Amino acid sequence: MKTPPLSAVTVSLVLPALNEADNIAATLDDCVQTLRRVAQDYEIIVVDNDSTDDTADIVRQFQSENARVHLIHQPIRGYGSAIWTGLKAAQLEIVGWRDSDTQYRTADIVPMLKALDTYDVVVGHRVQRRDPSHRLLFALLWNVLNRVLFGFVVHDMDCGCKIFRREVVDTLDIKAAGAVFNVEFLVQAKRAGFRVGEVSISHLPRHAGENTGGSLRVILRAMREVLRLRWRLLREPRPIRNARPTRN
Ligand SMILES: Nc1nc2c(ncn2[C@@H]2O[C@H](COP(=O)(O)OP(=O)(O)O)[C@@H](O)[C@H]2O)c(=O)[nH]1
Ligand SMILES: [Mg+2]
Repeated sequence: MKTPPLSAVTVSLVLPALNEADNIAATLDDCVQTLRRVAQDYEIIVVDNDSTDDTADIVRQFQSENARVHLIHQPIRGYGSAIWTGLKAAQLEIVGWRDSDTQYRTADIVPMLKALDTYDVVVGHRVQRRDPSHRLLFALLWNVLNRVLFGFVVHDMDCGCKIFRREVVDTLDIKAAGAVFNVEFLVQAKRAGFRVGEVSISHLPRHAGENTGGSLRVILRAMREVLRLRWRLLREPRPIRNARPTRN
């Protein structure tokens, strides 16, 4: 299926946000600037899980000035649970997410949108990942483990910037509520027969707020969950592709 010319695409972008009061305004500005320029229509769905700082208030302020910005409160904690809730609420044709900590540039989704001519799911590839060295080491081991368990899907499964056709969301039923969401999403997309590809993007150091993905607790839980995922997929049938009529 050919993607319409860029000026005719409509894009729903989900932003998971937990205690990002120092980053969310800059992220929203960055998203609005790019999406206004490249998409015929867009919506931005911020999904918050009880942030204890001003994240939600800042988003509400944006919402009052731009009707295309939405805020969803997801009581079930977790990166995956937040993203999946946002993706399910998305209304437009091209759907995706990007982290809201200013480690990404929304402009990088422009080549990713172009790549949707060839792929159904496009994942960013942080060629020069700007995270602390212990995270880079863990990422290396994590990627090896996932390749052993699931085979090669893309170089950077955990990249916090992905876009895809809405058929992908309508087809999949992702259960991982935490960090393993990235792996389950891509592995299930591949099992369903979607073409998964990657595009190199830039990555920036986190300047404010806290990384949640580097703690030992998160890492150990991710290991346990990914082994459970492998076991579950041995018994679970492949997802059947489910193309719904377009909604816009
Ligand atoms: N809503 C929500 N967002 C989350 C949660 N955990 C992480 N995030 C957001 O997901 C994005 C990635 O998290 P981050 O801590 O930067 O992960 P890292 O870059 O892998 O260290 C950021 O925008 C966070 O605010 C969560 O439990 N709920
Ligand atoms: Mg981050």
